[in-house]
Amino acid sequence: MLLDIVTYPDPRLKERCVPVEAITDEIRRLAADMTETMYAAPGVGLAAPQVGRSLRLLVMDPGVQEGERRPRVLVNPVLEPLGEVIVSEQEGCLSVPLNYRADVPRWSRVRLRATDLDGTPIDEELEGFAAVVVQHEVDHLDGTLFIDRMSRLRRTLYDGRVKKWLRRKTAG
Ligand code: K2U
Ligand code: ZN
Repeated sequence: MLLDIVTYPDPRLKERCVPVEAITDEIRRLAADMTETMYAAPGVGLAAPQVGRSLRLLVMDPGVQEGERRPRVLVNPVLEPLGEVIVSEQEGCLSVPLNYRADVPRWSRVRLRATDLDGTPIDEELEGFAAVVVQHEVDHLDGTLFIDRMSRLRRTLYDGRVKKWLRRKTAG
């Protein structure tokens, strides 16, 4: 089923998520609902805190724009930076309102260790857009949004726009 996506400045997006202790049917159901919600957004990734669950669980499909769907579920992912710092241009986020986009520093390659839904260990290197997506999603598990990686000036300007938007929204 489709889940509601939590949006900034909701404090749940700033929490450090807790590890998944056991892969239960409830976790499998959540992963399925997150995957459906991601495709419907549409998106290339979705982390559990974005649907209000403070768990180290994410789904992603960086290649969705190339046609066939290949959704991945990552349980308790850990990233190790490899390569050099690159600029990920004009990142957006399903939880950051006003369709705001900004350039974000990311690692060009990362080593990913995680578990999949069957409990099978994952240990692989990612590069290119897949590396960017997994960094964006793992940031969510640590309570970090791409707007936290902008310059202070850009962030101040953005926060001003959000405050105005929220006032107008609550004013009805
Ligand atoms: O986590 C999210 O909010 C989904 C993000 C993931 C993302 C990863 C890398 C770079 C930008 C965003 C997106 O909003 S999904 C929307 C989207 C779709 C296609 C290409 C880029 C972004
Ligand atoms: Zn995001």
